[in-house]
Amino acid sequence: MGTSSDHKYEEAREVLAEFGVELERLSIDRVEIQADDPELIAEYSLKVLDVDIPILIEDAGLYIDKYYGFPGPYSSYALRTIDNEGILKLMEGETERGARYLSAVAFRDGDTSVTFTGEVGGRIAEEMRGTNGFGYDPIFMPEEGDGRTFGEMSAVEKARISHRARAFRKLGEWLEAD
Ligand code: ITT
Repeated sequence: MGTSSDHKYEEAREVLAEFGVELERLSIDRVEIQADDPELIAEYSLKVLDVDIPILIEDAGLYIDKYYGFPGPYSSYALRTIDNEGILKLMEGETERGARYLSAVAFRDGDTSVTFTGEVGGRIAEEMRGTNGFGYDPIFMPEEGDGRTFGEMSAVEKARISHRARAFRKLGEWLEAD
């Protein structure tokens, strides 16, 4: 697996598989609005997507408390530009290191649209640790963990508590109940 979307797809696919739901990835461009909230971004992208099959769009990001949620909706831009090194630099000498990952998954089937969100709280590590996962995982230490970063955890460990797994589990439960 190479790109971050490969990782995201794989994480989502594995969660939905637990509910007997098959996920297939489409390569289509999506319109992405500028908003603070991943829910609004995912919902809008889905609304303007003219595709007549059961479909979902996820939006996610890392929100750092000290910086009022930055990079948040600019998470992929911040990775492409300042990267994890830049985030660590911003946080240098900082004791307030709280952060959260947010995920929103907007799903549509015919006339029915629903959105589910997932969140995991944690801290920005002092240095990059681990090579698992992707994106900000080497610098994110979930508070429900043992001090390891997501980068130091297996995919199974990350999936127990991750923002994405939580959002997709809610979708899986909803689909199962349907
Ligand atoms: P990509 O081009 O990176 O795919 P995107 O705009 O499609 O960006 P998202 O909104 O879902 O992707 O996520 C924004 C960025 O936040 C993305 O670049 C990821 O690297 C990062 N991110 C999201 N979820 C993450 C996770 O579980 N672990 C590490 N980084 C994550």
